[in-house]
Amino acid sequence: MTIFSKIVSGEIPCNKVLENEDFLAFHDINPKAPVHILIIPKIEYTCFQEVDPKIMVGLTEFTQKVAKLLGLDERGYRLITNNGSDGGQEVLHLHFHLLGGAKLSWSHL
Ligand code: D5M
Repeated sequence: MTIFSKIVSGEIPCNKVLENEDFLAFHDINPKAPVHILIIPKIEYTCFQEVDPKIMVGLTEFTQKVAKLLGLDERGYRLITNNGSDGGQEVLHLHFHLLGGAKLSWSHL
């Protein structure tokens, strides 16, 4: 079980932004931008390469909602998923980084 599944189950606390039946958004513990949110499916898919594409519609709608809730929808934001070892993925539970609140450069990666 990954640390993110423990967050989903409530075993480990998080700074929650939004939740529905299928997805959870919470603040990254080590923010790389003024706003840095992690968006995860509650089901533990290892990475983007392994995800059931059918959940991506719901995940897209959920992500748009989170961006709007945080006032990022007008100024813009960056959405990233690190996939596997070369991608720099550390937590093996699919997650999208939603970064914003400043004009971002590539150095934010
Ligand atoms: O990113 C994994 C991200 O997960 C990294 O930015 C830190 C964050 N993280 C790790 N543990 C926690 C907890 N407990 N709360 C919030 N954020 C956390 P990756 O794409 O796998 O490199």
